[in-house]
Amino acid sequence: MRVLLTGASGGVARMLRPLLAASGLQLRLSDLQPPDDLQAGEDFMAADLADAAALAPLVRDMEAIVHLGGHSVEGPWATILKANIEGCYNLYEAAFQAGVQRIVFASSNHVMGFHERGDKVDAERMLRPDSRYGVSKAFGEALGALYADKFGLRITNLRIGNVAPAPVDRRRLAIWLHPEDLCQLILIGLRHPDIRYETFYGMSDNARAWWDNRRAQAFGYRPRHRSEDHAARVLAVAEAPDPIADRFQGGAFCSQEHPHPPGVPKP
Ligand code: 15L
Repeated sequence: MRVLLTGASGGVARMLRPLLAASGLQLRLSDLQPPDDLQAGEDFMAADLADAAALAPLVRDMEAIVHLGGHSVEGPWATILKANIEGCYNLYEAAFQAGVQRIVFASSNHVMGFHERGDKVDAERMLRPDSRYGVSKAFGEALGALYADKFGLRITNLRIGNVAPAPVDRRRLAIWLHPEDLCQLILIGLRHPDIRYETFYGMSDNARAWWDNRRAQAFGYRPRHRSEDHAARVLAVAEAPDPIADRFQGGAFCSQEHPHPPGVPKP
């Protein structure tokens, strides 16, 4: 399968590229700049997704897109608008025009960040973005629904937690996603015959999870990595309390710019 990988120079793509290539996908990589570890034989094409006119050659002959590109944390509105909203729209429209059949979209846990940590949420629950970044990912999910329902693309949104070789703190014990498990989710989005429009949580086998991922399991997802195997190490490290970040799933994305100062609970 010929697959375009956007955001190919980012940290997640660095972990993912060898795994996707080993799965037999023929990858075209794209980003503003080439990855600094670009290997001989890797097909790279520079493109700015905010530049709609540049995208036709990028998506030509592609059967699918894995869309990791964009701004990956909170940022000023102008940045989010260009990279995550205009960029996503331009890419989906170019994909439709070129006859691309499937898109796997790197959405984020931050579309749900203001759900409380004690609450277990599935993909049907109301969106509660915790940032302009989270709102832009909600836009990407909604855009995917439009291109699936009206134009027949097969779309998979992955609400990714935190991709890393191991969970780095207490919050990440609940939301951690090993790169191999992310690769498994992407392959379901690219290959499963029953995908029309789906939203899965991008997490490994996490005993402390706040998310109900039965929908992904119904499509065959069987995460191979368990965050609990890392819990003793993570819990041994003291963490500074933050009453807002500690209450909500989105963590520091919730307390950033929050008008209630530390120690004052939200009314
Ligand atoms: C995300 O969506 C970010 O892209 C990533 O950098 C992490 O901050 C992650 O969420 C997280 O919630 O830990």
